[in-house]
Amino acid sequence: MKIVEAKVIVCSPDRNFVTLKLTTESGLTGIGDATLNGRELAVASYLENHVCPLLVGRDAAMIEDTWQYLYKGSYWRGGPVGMTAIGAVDVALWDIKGKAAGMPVYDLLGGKVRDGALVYGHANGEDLDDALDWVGRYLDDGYKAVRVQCGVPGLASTYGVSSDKRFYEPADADLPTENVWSTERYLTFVPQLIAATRERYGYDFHLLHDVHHRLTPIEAARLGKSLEPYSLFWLEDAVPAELQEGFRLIRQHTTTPLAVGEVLPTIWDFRTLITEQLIDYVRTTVQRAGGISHLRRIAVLAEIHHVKLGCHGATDLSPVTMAAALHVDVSVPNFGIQEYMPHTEATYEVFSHGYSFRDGRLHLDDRPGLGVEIDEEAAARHPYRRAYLPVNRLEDGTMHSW
Ligand code: CS2
Ligand code: MG
Repeated sequence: MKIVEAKVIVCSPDRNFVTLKLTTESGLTGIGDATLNGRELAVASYLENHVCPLLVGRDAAMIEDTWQYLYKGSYWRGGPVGMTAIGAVDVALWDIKGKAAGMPVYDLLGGKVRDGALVYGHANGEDLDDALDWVGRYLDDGYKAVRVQCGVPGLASTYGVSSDKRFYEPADADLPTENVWSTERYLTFVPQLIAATRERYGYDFHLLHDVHHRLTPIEAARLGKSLEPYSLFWLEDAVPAELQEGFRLIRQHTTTPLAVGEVLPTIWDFRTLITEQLIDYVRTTVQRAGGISHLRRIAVLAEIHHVKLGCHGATDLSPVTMAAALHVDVSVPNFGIQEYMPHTEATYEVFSHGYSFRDGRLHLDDRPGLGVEIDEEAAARHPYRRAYLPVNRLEDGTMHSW
């Protein structure tokens, strides 16, 4: 199963995606997602210049050895660019192995332990009424879990609140837009938002909220405590997670479940969070965290510490990542929930896929491999367009998280 070609495909069907495609001498192909939102070409270059030359001639069957070779062999370990590149290779190799075996990847991972993956949808609104209406639409569509985000009164714009409600694309400009942030206004408003959501729709569905890394630990502790009566499924990214120990303080003060890690690429970034049981859900995903092989390692460490998986699934992760994450979701014992934002039609034209939404869950069909293919001709019709995530400043101009 020698790899004879390793190709990087950059396209922008309504948003940018970087895809690695590997071909074996027998003509089997495998794909992996290497999209790093706002820094796409760094990974494309890392792959093209530094990884693809190492892949041609290697045995595609050797998934673990290739992972170790790329991780240990680079000398410069970890980091989002390197781990995203390794993730793309790893996922493409699992795809090939599945096709070679004639099995879906979840069967190679031990088989399904559940029928589908519970997902949460994104309700967001400019103001309270708008946000509540969107929660209602998701519940009407059959979602059993909804994340609610809302514009904060007194602030002109807020990250996570988009004009396009169904697709939500935060990388919205070819130079970063600037939002203005006030922790005081946010902390006053969010308990009202969550209380009003429960008041209107009750407690018979899971309710989630994303803080987008904007608080300090004591502020997050206060927020978590004030939200306890409303039974959140999780409070996400309450603080920037570079300082894992910061979560000790939050944990001492609140029983609101905590999720973190969509930006964290390795098991080492989660070590304290998981082993000290400081969080309840790991938010990274295959694409960010070195592929299926490494995410499964994180999941095993999490499992023995009562922590569950709640993979990132925003639209900057391509359908390749969504499928790969679902193969993990349905086969690990400690699955919690999967984030799900549907892609646009243009994206689905480029990436045909074998998963579908039904009854609040995503279901994989039984195609061999990942069940996703890239149409290169369609991809070529959508060239790369530079797009940045916004930045966030305090009212006095100081740069703030996101
Ligand atoms: C968000 C994402 O989905 C989420 O939870 O935090 O929108 C995230 O900001 C983007 O994926 C960044 O690329
Ligand atoms: Mg998030």
